[in-house]
Amino acid sequence: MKRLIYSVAFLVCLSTALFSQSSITRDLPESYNSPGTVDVEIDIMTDMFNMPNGAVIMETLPAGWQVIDTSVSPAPFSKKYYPETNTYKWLYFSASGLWPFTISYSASVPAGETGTKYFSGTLKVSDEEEIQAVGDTSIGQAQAGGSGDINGDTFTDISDVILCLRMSVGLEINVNETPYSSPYNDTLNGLANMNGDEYVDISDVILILRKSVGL
Ligand SMILES: [Ca+2]
Ligand SMILES: [Ca+2]
Repeated sequence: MKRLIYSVAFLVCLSTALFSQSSITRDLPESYNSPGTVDVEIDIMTDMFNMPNGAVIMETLPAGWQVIDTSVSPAPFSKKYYPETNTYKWLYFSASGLWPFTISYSASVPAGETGTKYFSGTLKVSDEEEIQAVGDTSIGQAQAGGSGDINGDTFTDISDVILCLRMSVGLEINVNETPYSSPYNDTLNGLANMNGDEYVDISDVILILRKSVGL
């Protein structure tokens, strides 16, 4: 019996520790396309034993990225935009107290973006200190990989594997009765370069091989 009381007491302490603090956690997709859009989720944890009436979320996006205005869900009670830092300020309010909630929004990615981009954000509830958003803070560009259909017959099969293998070692290839030698043109390199890095090499051959057998 005593043991049970200790266990319950422990669980109560644990749950208090888990839920008594507010937190803000961002979830970003694996990568972005430029131009394109990304869908972002922000989990707001509020103190369920002492629920706040208001929460202010500040979300700073990479320069030039814009929140698609109507996409913020749930809609904030009030909002403000600071163009100099590309920061959005969203105020949420509930007279009966804010339960933990999730904000989702879409952001537009301008054309010409490359490399890793960074997000930052904060949460402030009632009289607590402002806290930094955790979770995902950066997002990389999606690799623009080739289709692997080097000869353009709509199938990615063993003939493309062989073409890619020859390209990876700089041998002449014959595509639809036209010979091409190294350095190959951008179209051929683009089709063969499955992983979107700088080279057509053995890793692209393996990727085409895998694709050709449906792996
Ligand atoms: Ca093909
Ligand atoms: Ca490659």
